[in-house]
Amino acid sequence: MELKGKPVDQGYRMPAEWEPHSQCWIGWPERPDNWRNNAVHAQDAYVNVATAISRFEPVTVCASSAQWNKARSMLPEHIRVVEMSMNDSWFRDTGPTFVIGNCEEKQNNKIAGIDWNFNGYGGLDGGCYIDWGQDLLIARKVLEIEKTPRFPHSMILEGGSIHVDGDGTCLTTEECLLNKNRNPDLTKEQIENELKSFLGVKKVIWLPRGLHGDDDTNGHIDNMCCFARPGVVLLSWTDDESDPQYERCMEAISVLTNTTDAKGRKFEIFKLHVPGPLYMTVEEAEGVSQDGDAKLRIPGTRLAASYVNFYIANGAIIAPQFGDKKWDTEALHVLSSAFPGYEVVGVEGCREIVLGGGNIHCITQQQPAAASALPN
Ligand code: KQY
Repeated sequence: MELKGKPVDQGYRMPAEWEPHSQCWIGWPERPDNWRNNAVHAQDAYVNVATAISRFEPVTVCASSAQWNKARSMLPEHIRVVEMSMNDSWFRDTGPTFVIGNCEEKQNNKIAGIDWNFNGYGGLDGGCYIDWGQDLLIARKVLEIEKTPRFPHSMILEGGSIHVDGDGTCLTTEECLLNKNRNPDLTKEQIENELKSFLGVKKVIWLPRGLHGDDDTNGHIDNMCCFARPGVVLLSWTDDESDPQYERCMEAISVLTNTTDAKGRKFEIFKLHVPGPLYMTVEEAEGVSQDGDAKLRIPGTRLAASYVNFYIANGAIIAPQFGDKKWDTEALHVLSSAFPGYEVVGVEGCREIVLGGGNIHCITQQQPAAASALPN
Protein backbone atom coordinates (compact mmCIF):
# COMPACT_ATOMS: atom_id res chain seq x y z
CA MET A 1 0.00 0.00 0.00
CA GLU A 2 1.32 3.43 -0.89
CA LEU A 3 1.05 6.19 1.69
CA LYS A 4 0.90 9.80 0.55
CA GLY A 5 2.46 12.73 2.35
CA LYS A 6 5.14 12.91 5.01
CA PRO A 7 5.68 10.31 7.73
CA VAL A 8 6.16 12.93 10.44
CA ASP A 9 2.73 14.42 9.77
CA GLN A 10 1.23 10.97 10.28
CA GLY A 11 2.95 10.30 13.60
CA TYR A 12 5.96 8.28 12.38
CA ARG A 13 9.66 8.48 13.26
CA MET A 14 12.70 6.38 12.41
CA PRO A 15 13.64 4.45 15.57
CA ALA A 16 17.25 4.09 16.69
CA GLU A 17 18.96 0.85 15.72
CA TRP A 18 19.04 -0.30 19.36
CA GLU A 19 15.24 -0.22 19.62
CA PRO A 20 13.70 -3.73 19.36
CA HIS A 21 13.74 -5.49 15.98
CA SER A 22 11.34 -8.06 14.58
CA GLN A 23 13.95 -9.21 12.06
CA CYS A 24 17.01 -8.36 10.00
CA TRP A 25 17.13 -8.33 6.16
CA ILE A 26 20.32 -9.21 4.27
CA GLY A 27 21.03 -9.65 0.53
CA TRP A 28 23.30 -12.21 -1.07
CA PRO A 29 26.53 -11.25 -2.91
CA GLU A 30 26.82 -12.57 -6.42
CA ARG A 31 28.17 -10.20 -9.06
CA PRO A 32 31.68 -11.24 -10.14
CA ASP A 33 32.61 -7.69 -11.15
CA ASN A 34 32.39 -6.57 -7.52
CA TRP A 35 33.06 -9.73 -5.48
CA ARG A 36 36.25 -11.62 -6.20
CA ASN A 37 36.30 -15.23 -7.34
CA ASN A 38 32.59 -15.25 -8.18
CA ALA A 39 31.74 -14.03 -4.68
CA VAL A 40 32.63 -17.32 -2.99
CA HIS A 41 34.61 -15.66 -0.17
CA ALA A 42 32.05 -12.90 0.32
CA GLN A 43 29.31 -15.50 0.54
CA ASP A 44 31.16 -17.20 3.39
CA ALA A 45 31.42 -13.85 5.17
CA TYR A 46 27.71 -13.08 4.65
CA VAL A 47 26.84 -16.50 6.07
CA ASN A 48 28.95 -15.72 9.15
CA VAL A 49 27.26 -12.36 9.62
CA ALA A 50 23.74 -13.74 9.11
CA THR A 51 24.42 -16.64 11.46
CA ALA A 52 25.82 -14.34 14.16
CA ILE A 53 22.78 -12.04 13.97
CA SER A 54 20.37 -14.97 13.96
CA ARG A 55 21.38 -15.81 17.56
CA PHE A 56 19.61 -12.61 18.59
CA GLU A 57 16.76 -12.01 16.11
CA PRO A 58 15.16 -13.63 13.04
CA VAL A 59 17.06 -13.12 9.78
CA THR A 60 15.79 -13.15 6.19
CA VAL A 61 18.36 -13.48 3.41
CA CYS A 62 17.30 -12.51 -0.13
CA ALA A 63 19.09 -14.22 -3.03
CA SER A 64 18.58 -14.15 -6.81
CA SER A 65 16.94 -17.09 -8.57
CA ALA A 66 20.38 -18.20 -9.79
CA GLN A 67 21.76 -18.21 -6.25
CA TRP A 68 18.75 -19.19 -4.13
CA ASN A 69 19.69 -22.85 -3.92
CA LYS A 70 23.28 -22.09 -3.01
CA ALA A 71 22.29 -19.55 -0.36
CA ARG A 72 19.78 -22.01 1.08
CA SER A 73 22.38 -24.75 1.30
CA MET A 74 25.01 -22.50 2.91
CA LEU A 75 22.76 -20.84 5.50
CA PRO A 76 21.46 -22.49 8.66
CA GLU A 77 17.91 -23.84 8.45
CA HIS A 78 16.45 -21.28 10.87
CA ILE A 79 17.38 -18.41 8.53
CA ARG A 80 14.64 -17.70 5.98
CA VAL A 81 15.87 -17.46 2.37
CA VAL A 82 13.62 -15.71 -0.16
CA GLU A 83 14.15 -15.16 -3.86
CA MET A 84 14.74 -11.59 -4.94
CA SER A 85 16.52 -10.02 -7.91
CA MET A 86 19.15 -7.41 -7.16
CA ASN A 87 22.09 -5.64 -8.77
CA ASP A 88 24.15 -5.90 -5.61
CA SER A 89 23.61 -6.89 -2.00
CA TRP A 90 23.72 -3.75 0.18
CA PHE A 91 20.35 -3.83 1.91
CA ARG A 92 21.26 -0.91 4.19
CA ASP A 93 21.18 1.23 1.08
CA THR A 94 18.52 -0.42 -1.05
CA GLY A 95 16.18 -1.81 1.59
CA PRO A 96 13.40 0.30 3.13
CA THR A 97 14.12 2.70 5.99
CA PHE A 98 11.50 1.57 8.47
CA VAL A 99 9.58 4.11 10.52
CA ILE A 100 7.28 3.41 13.46
CA GLY A 101 4.49 5.21 15.27
CA ASN A 102 5.57 7.88 17.65
CA CYS A 103 5.13 6.72 21.28
CA GLU A 104 4.30 10.25 22.42
CA GLU A 105 1.31 10.20 20.12
CA LYS A 106 0.15 6.78 21.34
CA GLN A 107 0.35 5.42 17.81
CA ASN A 108 3.19 3.08 18.55
CA ASN A 109 1.73 0.02 16.87
CA LYS A 110 2.23 1.45 13.37
CA ILE A 111 5.05 0.55 11.03
CA ALA A 112 5.82 1.72 7.48
CA GLY A 113 8.86 1.88 5.21
CA ILE A 114 10.43 4.74 3.29
CA ASP A 115 11.35 3.80 -0.28
CA TRP A 116 14.04 6.32 -1.23
CA ASN A 117 15.23 6.87 -4.76
CA PHE A 118 18.56 5.19 -5.63
CA ASN A 119 21.11 5.74 -8.43
CA GLY A 120 23.85 3.15 -7.82
CA TYR A 121 25.88 5.48 -5.55
CA GLY A 122 26.15 8.43 -7.91
CA GLY A 123 24.76 7.38 -11.28
CA LEU A 124 26.92 8.13 -14.30
CA ASP A 125 28.95 10.61 -12.23
CA GLY A 126 31.22 8.16 -10.40
CA GLY A 127 28.56 5.64 -9.36
CA CYS A 128 29.46 2.03 -8.56
CA TYR A 129 27.43 0.44 -11.34
CA ILE A 130 25.39 1.61 -14.30
CA ASP A 131 22.36 -0.66 -14.09
CA TRP A 132 20.58 -0.30 -10.75
CA GLY A 133 17.07 -1.14 -11.97
CA GLN A 134 16.64 -4.17 -9.71
CA ASP A 135 18.12 -2.44 -6.65
CA LEU A 136 15.51 0.26 -7.11
CA LEU A 137 12.77 -2.29 -6.44
CA ILE A 138 14.20 -3.94 -3.31
CA ALA A 139 12.60 -1.66 -0.71
CA ARG A 140 9.22 -2.06 -2.36
CA LYS A 141 9.54 -5.85 -2.56
CA VAL A 142 10.52 -6.14 1.10
CA LEU A 143 7.54 -4.01 2.11
CA GLU A 144 5.22 -6.12 -0.09
CA ILE A 145 6.47 -9.32 1.53
CA GLU A 146 5.84 -7.83 4.97
CA LYS A 147 2.51 -6.23 3.93
CA THR A 148 3.89 -2.96 5.24
CA PRO A 149 2.81 0.44 3.87
CA ARG A 150 5.33 2.36 1.79
CA PHE A 151 6.21 6.05 1.70
CA PRO A 152 7.86 6.63 -1.70
CA HIS A 153 10.40 9.46 -1.95
CA SER A 154 12.01 10.95 -5.07
CA MET A 155 15.17 12.06 -3.24
CA ILE A 156 18.25 9.89 -3.85
CA LEU A 157 19.35 8.53 -0.49
CA GLU A 158 21.12 5.37 0.67
CA GLY A 159 20.36 4.18 4.19
CA GLY A 160 24.09 4.05 4.98
CA SER A 161 24.26 7.83 4.61
CA ILE A 162 22.12 8.50 7.70
CA HIS A 163 22.12 7.50 11.37
CA VAL A 164 19.48 8.53 13.91
CA ASP A 165 19.35 8.39 17.70
CA GLY A 166 15.56 7.88 17.76
CA ASP A 167 15.33 10.98 19.92
CA GLY A 168 15.36 13.77 17.36
CA THR A 169 18.91 13.76 15.97
CA CYS A 170 20.29 12.63 12.60
CA LEU A 171 23.96 12.31 11.68
CA THR A 172 25.13 12.48 8.07
CA THR A 173 28.01 13.70 5.89
CA GLU A 174 28.21 16.59 3.46
CA GLU A 175 30.55 14.53 1.29
CA CYS A 176 27.71 12.14 0.44
CA LEU A 177 24.37 13.88 0.80
CA LEU A 178 25.54 17.14 -0.76
CA ASN A 179 27.45 15.39 -3.54
CA LYS A 180 26.32 16.67 -6.91
CA ASN A 181 25.93 13.08 -8.07
CA ARG A 182 22.97 12.54 -5.71
CA ASN A 183 20.50 15.46 -5.61
CA PRO A 184 22.06 18.35 -7.54
CA ASP A 185 18.82 20.34 -7.53
CA LEU A 186 18.31 20.30 -3.77
CA THR A 187 19.98 22.71 -1.35
CA LYS A 188 21.38 21.63 2.02
CA GLU A 189 18.36 23.20 3.71
CA GLN A 190 15.92 21.36 1.45
CA ILE A 191 17.66 18.03 2.12
CA GLU A 192 17.54 18.74 5.86
CA ASN A 193 13.83 19.46 5.62
CA GLU A 194 13.21 16.15 3.84
CA LEU A 195 15.15 14.30 6.55
CA LYS A 196 13.10 16.05 9.21
CA SER A 197 9.76 15.24 7.60
CA PHE A 198 10.60 11.64 6.69
CA LEU A 199 12.72 10.52 9.67
CA GLY A 200 10.94 12.61 12.28
CA VAL A 201 14.18 14.26 13.42
CA LYS A 202 14.50 17.82 14.68
CA LYS A 203 18.23 18.36 14.13
CA VAL A 204 20.68 17.19 11.44
CA ILE A 205 24.39 17.15 12.30
CA TRP A 206 26.62 17.29 9.25
CA LEU A 207 30.14 15.89 9.41
CA PRO A 208 32.16 17.29 6.51
CA ARG A 209 33.53 13.95 5.27
CA GLY A 210 33.28 10.22 5.78
CA LEU A 211 36.12 7.71 5.97
CA HIS A 212 39.22 8.14 3.82
CA GLY A 213 39.03 5.71 0.89
CA ASP A 214 35.26 5.30 1.09
CA ASP A 215 34.95 6.37 -2.52
CA ASP A 216 32.30 3.82 -3.45
CA THR A 217 29.76 5.58 -1.23
CA ASN A 218 31.22 9.10 -1.26
CA GLY A 219 31.73 8.95 2.49
CA HIS A 220 28.71 7.25 4.07
CA ILE A 221 28.25 8.14 7.73
CA ASP A 222 27.93 4.45 8.67
CA ASN A 223 31.64 3.94 8.06
CA MET A 224 32.60 7.07 10.02
CA CYS A 225 30.39 7.73 13.02
CA CYS A 226 27.30 6.32 14.72
CA PHE A 227 25.23 6.63 17.88
CA ALA A 228 25.52 4.21 20.81
CA ARG A 229 22.59 5.93 22.56
CA PRO A 230 21.32 9.50 22.66
CA GLY A 231 24.24 11.79 23.47
CA VAL A 232 26.89 9.10 22.84
CA VAL A 233 28.69 8.50 19.53
CA LEU A 234 31.45 6.24 18.22
CA LEU A 235 33.89 7.83 15.79
CA SER A 236 36.32 6.14 13.40
CA TRP A 237 39.70 7.26 14.58
CA THR A 238 43.42 7.34 13.97
CA ASP A 239 46.21 8.89 16.04
CA ASP A 240 48.58 8.70 13.07
CA GLU A 241 49.05 12.22 11.77
CA SER A 242 50.56 10.91 8.54
CA ASP A 243 47.38 8.96 7.72
CA PRO A 244 45.03 10.88 5.38
CA GLN A 245 42.27 9.70 7.72
CA TYR A 246 43.70 11.93 10.48
CA GLU A 247 42.44 15.21 9.02
CA ARG A 248 38.95 13.72 8.62
CA CYS A 249 38.95 12.63 12.27
CA MET A 250 39.96 16.13 13.38
CA GLU A 251 37.21 17.74 11.30
CA ALA A 252 34.61 15.35 12.67
CA ILE A 253 35.61 15.67 16.30
CA SER A 254 35.60 19.43 15.99
CA VAL A 255 31.98 19.38 14.73
CA LEU A 256 30.89 16.88 17.37
CA THR A 257 32.48 18.71 20.30
CA ASN A 258 31.11 22.07 19.22
CA THR A 259 27.49 21.06 18.84
CA THR A 260 24.69 19.54 20.86
CA ASP A 261 22.02 17.07 19.83
CA ALA A 262 18.34 17.86 19.31
CA LYS A 263 17.74 17.70 23.06
CA GLY A 264 20.71 19.93 23.90
CA ARG A 265 23.09 17.15 25.06
CA LYS A 266 26.85 17.49 24.59
CA PHE A 267 28.30 14.38 22.98
CA GLU A 268 30.36 11.74 24.74
CA ILE A 269 32.69 10.38 22.03
CA PHE A 270 34.18 6.86 21.88
CA LYS A 271 37.12 6.64 19.48
CA LEU A 272 37.26 3.45 17.41
CA HIS A 273 40.70 3.24 15.85
CA VAL A 274 40.74 2.05 12.22
CA PRO A 275 42.58 -1.17 11.37
CA GLY A 276 45.72 -1.37 9.31
CA PRO A 277 45.91 0.64 7.10
CA LEU A 278 44.75 -2.18 4.84
CA TYR A 279 45.27 -2.29 1.07
CA MET A 280 43.86 -4.44 -1.73
CA THR A 281 46.37 -7.04 -2.86
CA VAL A 282 47.15 -7.97 -6.46
CA GLU A 283 45.54 -11.36 -5.95
CA GLU A 284 42.37 -9.78 -4.56
CA ALA A 285 42.08 -7.27 -7.39
CA GLU A 286 42.75 -9.90 -10.03
CA GLY A 287 39.92 -12.04 -8.68
CA VAL A 288 37.37 -9.37 -9.60
CA SER A 289 35.98 -9.72 -13.11
CA GLN A 290 36.40 -6.76 -15.42
CA ASP A 291 33.47 -7.90 -17.58
CA GLY A 292 30.69 -5.91 -16.05
CA ASP A 293 29.50 -2.39 -15.35
CA ALA A 294 31.06 -2.05 -11.88
CA LYS A 295 33.97 0.22 -10.95
CA LEU A 296 37.36 -1.34 -11.64
CA ARG A 297 39.37 -2.62 -8.67
CA ILE A 298 42.98 -1.53 -8.50
CA PRO A 299 45.68 -3.30 -6.46
CA GLY A 300 47.12 -1.13 -3.71
CA THR A 301 43.85 0.73 -3.10
CA ARG A 302 43.36 1.65 0.57
CA LEU A 303 40.42 -0.31 1.92
CA ALA A 304 37.70 1.72 3.63
CA ALA A 305 37.88 -0.51 6.71
CA SER A 306 36.16 0.73 9.86
CA TYR A 307 34.88 -0.86 13.06
CA VAL A 308 32.06 1.71 13.17
CA ASN A 309 30.39 -0.37 10.46
CA PHE A 310 28.77 -2.77 12.98
CA TYR A 311 25.16 -3.87 13.43
CA ILE A 312 23.12 -3.48 16.60
CA ALA A 313 20.96 -6.61 16.96
CA ASN A 314 18.54 -7.26 19.84
CA GLY A 315 20.95 -7.28 22.78
CA ALA A 316 24.12 -7.72 20.72
CA ILE A 317 26.71 -5.85 18.71
CA ILE A 318 27.80 -7.68 15.57
CA ALA A 319 31.19 -6.23 14.69
CA PRO A 320 33.63 -6.72 11.81
CA GLN A 321 37.04 -8.25 12.34
CA PHE A 322 39.73 -7.75 9.69
CA GLY A 323 42.53 -10.07 10.78
CA ASP A 324 44.43 -7.16 12.39
CA LYS A 325 45.03 -8.63 15.83
CA LYS A 326 45.80 -5.40 17.66
CA TRP A 327 42.96 -3.22 16.37
CA ASP A 328 40.41 -6.06 16.11
CA THR A 329 40.84 -6.74 19.84
CA GLU A 330 40.86 -3.06 20.75
CA ALA A 331 37.61 -2.52 18.80
CA LEU A 332 35.83 -5.26 20.72
CA HIS A 333 36.93 -3.64 24.01
CA VAL A 334 35.74 -0.19 22.97
CA LEU A 335 32.41 -1.59 21.79
CA SER A 336 31.94 -3.42 25.10
CA SER A 337 32.53 -0.15 26.98
CA ALA A 338 30.18 1.79 24.73
CA PHE A 339 27.41 -0.83 24.97
CA PRO A 340 27.23 -2.13 28.54
CA GLY A 341 24.77 -5.02 28.82
CA TYR A 342 25.20 -6.08 25.18
CA GLU A 343 27.00 -9.17 23.98
CA VAL A 344 29.73 -8.05 21.57
CA VAL A 345 30.27 -10.60 18.79
CA GLY A 346 33.23 -10.21 16.43
CA VAL A 347 32.76 -11.74 12.97
CA GLU A 348 35.99 -12.97 11.37
CA GLY A 349 36.59 -12.66 7.64
CA CYS A 350 35.03 -9.22 7.12
CA ARG A 351 37.96 -8.21 4.93
CA GLU A 352 36.01 -9.95 2.16
CA ILE A 353 33.08 -7.55 2.67
CA VAL A 354 35.25 -4.43 2.74
CA LEU A 355 36.84 -5.58 -0.52
CA GLY A 356 33.38 -5.18 -2.06
CA GLY A 357 33.00 -1.66 -0.68
CA GLY A 358 31.27 -1.84 2.71
CA ASN A 359 30.77 -3.88 5.83
CA ILE A 360 28.31 -5.42 8.28
CA HIS A 361 26.15 -2.33 8.71
CA CYS A 362 25.98 -1.83 4.94
CA ILE A 363 24.71 -5.35 4.25
CA THR A 364 21.99 -5.38 6.93
CA GLN A 365 18.64 -3.66 7.40
CA GLN A 366 16.77 -3.91 10.68
CA GLN A 367 12.99 -4.14 10.71
CA PRO A 368 11.79 -2.60 13.95
CA ALA A 369 9.18 -4.35 16.02
CA ALA A 370 6.01 -2.30 16.17
CA ALA A 371 5.33 -1.74 19.88
CA SER A 372 2.13 -3.82 19.77
CA ALA A 373 4.21 -6.82 18.66
CA LEU A 374 6.48 -6.62 21.70
CA PRO A 375 6.03 -8.83 24.74
CA ASN A 376 4.78 -6.94 27.85
O1 KQY B 1 29.14 0.58 1.88
C1 KQY B 1 28.12 0.45 1.28
N1 KQY B 1 27.02 0.92 1.81
C2 KQY B 1 28.02 -0.19 -0.01
C3 KQY B 1 28.84 0.39 -1.02
C4 KQY B 1 28.57 -0.20 -2.37
C5 KQY B 1 29.78 -0.65 -2.98
C6 KQY B 1 29.58 -1.22 -4.31
N2 KQY B 1 30.81 -1.66 -4.79
